[in-house]
Amino acid sequence: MSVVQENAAPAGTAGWVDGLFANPVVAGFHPDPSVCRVGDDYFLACSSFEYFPGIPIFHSRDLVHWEQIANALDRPSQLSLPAETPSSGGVYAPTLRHHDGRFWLIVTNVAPGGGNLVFTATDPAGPWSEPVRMAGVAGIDPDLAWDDEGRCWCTTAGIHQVRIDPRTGSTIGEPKRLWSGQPGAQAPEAPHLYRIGGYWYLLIAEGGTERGHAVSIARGPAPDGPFEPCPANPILTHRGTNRPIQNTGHADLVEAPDGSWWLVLLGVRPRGGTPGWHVLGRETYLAPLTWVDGWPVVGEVGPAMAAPPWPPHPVEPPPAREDFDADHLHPRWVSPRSRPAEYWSTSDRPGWLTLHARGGSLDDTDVTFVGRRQQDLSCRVRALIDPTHGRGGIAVRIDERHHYEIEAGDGQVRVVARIGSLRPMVAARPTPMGPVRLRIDVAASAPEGWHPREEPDMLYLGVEEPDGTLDVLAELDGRYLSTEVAGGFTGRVIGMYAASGTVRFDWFDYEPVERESPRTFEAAGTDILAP
Ligand code: 6LW
Repeated sequence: MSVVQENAAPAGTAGWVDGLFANPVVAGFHPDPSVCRVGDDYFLACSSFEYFPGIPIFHSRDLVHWEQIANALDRPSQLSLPAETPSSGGVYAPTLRHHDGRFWLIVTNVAPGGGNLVFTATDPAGPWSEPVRMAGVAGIDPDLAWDDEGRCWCTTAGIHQVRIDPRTGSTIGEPKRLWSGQPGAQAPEAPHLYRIGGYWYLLIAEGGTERGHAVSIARGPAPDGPFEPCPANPILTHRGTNRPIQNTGHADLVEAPDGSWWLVLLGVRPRGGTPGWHVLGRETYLAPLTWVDGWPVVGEVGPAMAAPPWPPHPVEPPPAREDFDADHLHPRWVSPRSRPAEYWSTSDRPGWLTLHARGGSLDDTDVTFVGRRQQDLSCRVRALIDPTHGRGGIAVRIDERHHYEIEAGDGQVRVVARIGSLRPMVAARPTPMGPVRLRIDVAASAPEGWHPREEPDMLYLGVEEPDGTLDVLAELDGRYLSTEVAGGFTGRVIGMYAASGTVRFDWFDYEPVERESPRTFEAAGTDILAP
């Protein structure tokens, strides 16, 4: 019997065991995936909202193992989010395509003065170009598709469409409404348009990005229709099911070199009692797709899935320890809104990350915070901080109003929790001056022994003693750092911050912790899609 563990390995390394692979393929807050293939190489982009740098770009050779190679929007001239940018504002829903020898990326920046922006690159690892603004394109979730005559069609949520010149940003002709999905379904969005065989296919998401999320499709003779809906719509939804992966939608299609078809999509893993809380944000999943009578049929979307029929191409797992020996930060490190060079450095004290405070706390939109997405349901995070010249610590953040942190400074270690309008200091204890190891253990609740009010996970915040034990200052319920409580489109980001003065970090560890009970293929295999 084959066994695949849902949470056995860090994202991107997740198993390819006995012909199975583990979903999600890109764990943690990585929603709205868009994928394209060039030869044997796949590239994938996700939304990034208020974080800078923006739009993570991943590479894979097998669709299962993904490595982050860049953030496309990695300089202020491409993305400058003002301090007023609300959390879950910023940059939404990319489409990534390869056309005419170049990579094309279109996103929406919902911040004032933003709009629909096109970037190009010859190498998806960058550099990406300056933005070209599509001034005549309204709405979010822009798609790019080219027809045989080289005309470019931009399709947006609604579903609307207008022809554009993506090189200049000009629009050609009037916008047209194409199709609004299933009658009565809310939020037709996330359109992607493809020429496959003799048809143009219009893939959309609908039902909203919550539990009602779904994927539907229509086809027509031309890029602007008329479109005939698939009789089997929605072609994918997990609404109303007890599947461990929910909110499935916002998908993109890709054909493999062997002629097989695959869907990347977003989904979430709610945990705990009712109504269920997902804490990692919307993640990227992979599902197989076949064609029957010219319509796509989506295979299961489960935690353990039959692997593609080609050899695995694993990528190097990210190291548990980031020790800040380089003069730059890996693209996995992000900051809310901006990361001005004068507030962080790895050369100020070589081998340490030095952070200078600007905003006072994680309640402020301009806090100095450098973090990475939480990608595992259970994990351990720790850092060695030197707070001699300031106050700072490590934090788990969803937004300014939802975060837990443990910080050191002024001869004290303390835990602060921000939950909506409440901001209690939960615990404090004196600490000797000098470096201290701060640690947060995140422990997912077991799916067994479920009860209606059970939390999705618990967070243990404390100081790690020299013998490696955790002196816990506070145990906090993880539901308050979930999307169902905080709202919005993102997920947890865990990292380091400076609240006052200057604080330095020698290293930061992020390690997945295996807590799940093994799942059998048979158990996961019953998780067959049946809309
Ligand atoms: C995105 C929309 C959606 O623009 O959520 O799930 C929005 N789908 O298509 C933000 O990610």
